[in-house]
Amino acid sequence: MARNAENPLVGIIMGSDSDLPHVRGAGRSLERFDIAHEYRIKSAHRTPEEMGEYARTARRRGLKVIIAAAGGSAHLPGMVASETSLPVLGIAVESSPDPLSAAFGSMLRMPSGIPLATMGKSSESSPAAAENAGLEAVRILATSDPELAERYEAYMEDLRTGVIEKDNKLNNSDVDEYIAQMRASKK
Ligand code: RP5
Repeated sequence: MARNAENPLVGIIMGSDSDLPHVRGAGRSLERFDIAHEYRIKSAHRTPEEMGEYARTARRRGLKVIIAAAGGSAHLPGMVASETSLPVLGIAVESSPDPLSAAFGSMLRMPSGIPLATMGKSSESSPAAAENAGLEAVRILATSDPELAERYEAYMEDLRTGVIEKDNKLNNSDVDEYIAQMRASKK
């Protein structure tokens, strides 16, 4: 069971609990590396004071990275980036009813001087952007933690060997059988 840690290094914040399933992947990546983290709901529009307070006190509380997700009118990641000097990683929540995804667009148009690393769009069924936000936070933490860097490199090596094994198998298989087996293993 994933619970908020006591001394989190990474804060995962979102505008609404309706964003939570779509950002859960960020926490999964952090769990993989045993990084203490917290999930918090801080809305730029509904709780602007709490959002500002969270961002302003984040460094003092020991946070090193903030992952911020928003879907609708997505001011949260950008506003948080303007209230803290910590690195902020933005995720646009794909499930937003906004077909033009203003959330994603607004993250790409930050004014000069206020950087916001933008990971992309994430949803519960396509969580790559959220998972990568978690991994990017691990990479940032690993710049000052050689042991973590070593574990991260081992993870990358696992990815590499996994692909090589698949390539060998595919190279020795009937392609339709390979696809059928692939689908069966996902069920
Ligand atoms: C955004 O509005 C939130 O981040 C969420 O993606 C969206 C809708 O929020 P709810 O109406 O579901 O609370 O600010």
